[in-house]
Order: sequence, then C-alpha cells, then structure tokens
Amino acid sequence: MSVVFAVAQMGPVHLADTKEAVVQRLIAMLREAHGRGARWVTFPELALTTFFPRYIYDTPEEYDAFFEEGLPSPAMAPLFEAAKDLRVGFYLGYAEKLHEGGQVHRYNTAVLVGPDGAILGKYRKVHLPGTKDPIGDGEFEHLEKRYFEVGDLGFPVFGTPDARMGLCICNDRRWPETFRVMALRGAEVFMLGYNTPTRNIHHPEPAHLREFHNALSLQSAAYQNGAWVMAAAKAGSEDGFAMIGGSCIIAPTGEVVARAISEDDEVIAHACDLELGAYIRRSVFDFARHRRPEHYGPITAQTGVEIAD
Ligand code: CDV
Repeated sequence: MSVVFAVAQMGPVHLADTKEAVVQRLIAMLREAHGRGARWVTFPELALTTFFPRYIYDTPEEYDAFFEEGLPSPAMAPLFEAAKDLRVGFYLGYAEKLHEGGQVHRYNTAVLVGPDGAILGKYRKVHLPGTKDPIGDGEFEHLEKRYFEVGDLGFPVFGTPDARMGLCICNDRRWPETFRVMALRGAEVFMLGYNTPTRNIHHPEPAHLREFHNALSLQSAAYQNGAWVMAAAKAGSEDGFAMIGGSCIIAPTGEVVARAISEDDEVIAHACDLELGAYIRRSVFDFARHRRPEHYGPITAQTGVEIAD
C-alpha cells in the first residue's frame, strides 16, 4: 500500500516573528502538501517560534511566551482547523507547558493529529542536548536542559489506518535506542523535527559534518529498522544563528528518496510503499528470528561505559 507523506521544512523564524504569522506559513505548506496528495505532513521541532534555547532567560516571565498551553493552543488552532478541513494528518513540534499535580511542567513536545482532526497522541523529547547553565564561551548557548524536563512518555507508536507511526525529536535521532524501541512497537514510519545549529558549540568541527551526521543517523535508522523516515528541519539563519536544512524522506532501504534543496519553507513529498519496510522486517531485520536480547543487557542496565577488568 502506498501512502503519500510530506515533510514541511521551515526557513528561519526570528524572535520578532509572531506565532500567527508562523502558523500561516505552516498552513500554506499544509495546503501545498495536500495539493500533492499528502495524507500526512511532518513539521519541525519547536515549529511555532525561534529556537529559543540558544538564548539565556532566567524567569518564566521571560520564556513562557515561547510555550503553548492546551491542545490545540490558541496559536495552533488555525492549523488544526485547516488540517481537518483538508483531511491531512500532521506531526507538529512545540514547547509544551502544563499544570499537573500542583506543579508546572515544561517539555519539548510533538503532537500527532489524525486526518480527521483527532489528537492521536504526544511525544516528549527524551534526549535533551546541551546544558542547564550557560557555557558562556560561545556566540550562543544550547539550554534545553534549562527549559525542559526529560520526556515522561517513552517512545510511543500510534496506530493509524495508513501506518503505525513513531515520533521522536531532533537529538533523539542520534541515539539508535530511540528507533529500535519504536520499531519493537511496530513502527512503520518515524516522524521527527529538528533544529540543528550549523556550528557545534561543544567542539569545533567542519560544518559539512553536521549535515553528514544528520543523514547518517536517519539513513541507518531507516535501514536497521525497516521503516520510512520523515525528517523536517527548521533551517537557515534565525537572527544570525545558522541552522542546517537537509529535510528528507528516507526509504526503509536507507535511501534518500526526497530532500529539500533550500534553507527556506519547502515541501517535499513521496508516495511511500509500506510493503518495502515490511519486506525488510521479514528478512534481514526480522527481529523475532535474529535479535539476541540476552546479550543486550548493558543497553538498559548502564548509562555510561563500565569496564569490568
Ligand atoms: N535541537 C537539538 O536537539 N539539536 C541538537 C544539537 C544541539 C546537536 C541536534 O542533535 O541536532
């Protein structure tokens, strides 16, 4: 069965841009994707605002404007309505704030909404990169550990009439555990958004490696799990801070079948044959026949390296 999936890459969102204007850009891309036959669209991580963890804020009064409360939040509502009208499902990354158990929680979240407008579920980012406190020696920070809690929903997979879909966010794609857990839950399609600065603040490396590691992580995830990958970047220079593009759709063979060529708003789409993944999961990556979990203990028992001898 073939299903058309689209990935909607975003160009920069500047600090001065309003959420209303950003949502209109998302709706324009949703319409384009629908015009190209898409049933599902993947939008980027933290799609409604600039990538604010690069900045230092000290109080919720300073950073709460980047967060959304309720689903849909007032800012997102026009996108939800347009998608329901067009009968297109979507993945959307956003900063989530909620009150639970008398406490306020903030997560880096993605929601999956079905073509009928039903909220199928959420994912909250597990692998938060960067630091809690500013490093202070670069031209920007990466303070996700300051603004977000570690996600508490694991790596969920949602069944839909079109495919079983697993969600993750940005840095999660560098960790193979992310995809294997979703694959063991029967994911046939992985959806993810990302904001990846062109410069690595932790150690200097050539800029081309950022694109290479993005593609390497995604292509291996697709192949090793026999799943399609939908990866949506927020790209280009946000108020002078450059981020990679390279949004792509990857087949379960690990081959890139569509790739954005710009660092702007750009829709790519592909008719994805789900049988291609099923074939790989019946052969070389038939987990039930070939996996050896009795030898995988350290993966869940340890965080860092432990040397016994
Ligand atoms: N938003 C991210 O998670 N960005 C990370 C950067 C900081 C390395 C990424 O993995 O692309």
